[in-house]
Amino acid sequence: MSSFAPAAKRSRTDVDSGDEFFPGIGSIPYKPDAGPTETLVFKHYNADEVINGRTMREWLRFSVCYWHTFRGTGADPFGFPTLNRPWEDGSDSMANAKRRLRVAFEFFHKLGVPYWTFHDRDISPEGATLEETNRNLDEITDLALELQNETGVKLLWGTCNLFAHPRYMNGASTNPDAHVLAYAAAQVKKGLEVTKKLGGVNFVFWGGREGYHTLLNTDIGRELDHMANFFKMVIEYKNKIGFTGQLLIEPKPKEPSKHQYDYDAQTVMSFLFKYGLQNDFKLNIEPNHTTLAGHCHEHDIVVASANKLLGSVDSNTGSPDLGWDTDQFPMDVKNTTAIMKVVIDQGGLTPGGLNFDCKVRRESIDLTDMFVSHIGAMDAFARGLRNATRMIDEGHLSTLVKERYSSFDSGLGARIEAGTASLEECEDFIHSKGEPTLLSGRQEHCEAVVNYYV
Ligand code: XUL
Ligand code: CO
Repeated sequence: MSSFAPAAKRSRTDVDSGDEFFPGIGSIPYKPDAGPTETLVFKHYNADEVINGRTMREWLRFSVCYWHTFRGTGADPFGFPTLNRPWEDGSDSMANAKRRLRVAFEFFHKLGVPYWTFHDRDISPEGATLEETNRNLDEITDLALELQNETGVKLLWGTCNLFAHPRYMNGASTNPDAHVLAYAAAQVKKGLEVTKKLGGVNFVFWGGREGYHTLLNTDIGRELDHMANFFKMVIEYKNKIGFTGQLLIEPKPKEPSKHQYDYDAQTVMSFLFKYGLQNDFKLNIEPNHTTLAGHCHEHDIVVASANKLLGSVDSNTGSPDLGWDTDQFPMDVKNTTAIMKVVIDQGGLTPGGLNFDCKVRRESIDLTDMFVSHIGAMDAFARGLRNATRMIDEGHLSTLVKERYSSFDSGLGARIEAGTASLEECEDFIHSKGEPTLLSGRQEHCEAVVNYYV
């Protein structure tokens, strides 16, 4: 992007290009010898460096999310906003929305991320009617397209906010009222259109209110049928308009619903297979949702990938000692190493990416904290990529796993794996071989091996 002129010259309602909203911060450089307190530089992420046949930029496919980074205020159920964003005038006007979008693209560009993500209602105010809402969205996405072209930043995915408006209090595609479902469908139709217009390479469904608060008033069977039919309408329209992006479902077990139907990766996959949707959808896995479901950080990433359905990652983390979705920046190198091992093993995430569905803490009130948080997480993933590459190249863990299952490589084991063995054959085998020789699982050995690379 061309250089930005100082913001001080401009009034708050001015939406001309040329304003600089983060004066004093330039493009974030790679400085591998930087000291521990230099947190406005990359010490590990070197976008153009080739690792394992691809640049770091291509392996990591980083994306900034609009909702936390540009709509987050620091408010929580107990307290008022804490984050002062000087470009905001407090209104829901189009001028404010446009200025905010310019700020966002300055941020993406300076940070050096290739992608961004948004909900329709993050970027553009909802009007009094669907027509007015869609007109606003047209106008805002015209500007977004301009800014994308200017900066080279691309759209990883778009999504629809089908959970904030009161009309969706009982769900969207699983709402007991067909009228509300139809509203959600109309909203998604427009969401697909603007995502296509912006060249989005994926489209996400996160069903925060697709679930229940009490079983007493809920017909789960009908609600799940409706959700599946909603998705079938989506596939039909996607094909009709020629949108080639990957459709993704993002699992989460609860919050805001007491129970969410897209509980975890395994639940979503069985839904997809039950309704024959497995060829049209993949999963967008968010580790903080995975831990909320009672699994370890990388569990859903491993499970989705094992079923060839890992599409993208909302790369964040929670606090394992808390029971809610804190959407923290992923700073733990052991976690990023585990994720990158899966990503490399499956040959990359394309067209998905690593989207930072993360927010700064409400106490991190400086504008520089917006950069420091993303840079820290990008560096954590760069280290994860380097660690996982070495771990895979040296092959100690993969050799151990291969050996652990080697009894299925020949003889009876191979026939069991091929599905051609019988109970009688297994019984004969035991009569002739007797008790098995027990083998150690060597968990602590594996943990020590991982620690060597991290
Ligand atoms: C909510 C969440 C969403 C989705 C997009 O927990 O993760 O922001 O990523 O709707
Ligand atoms: Co998410």
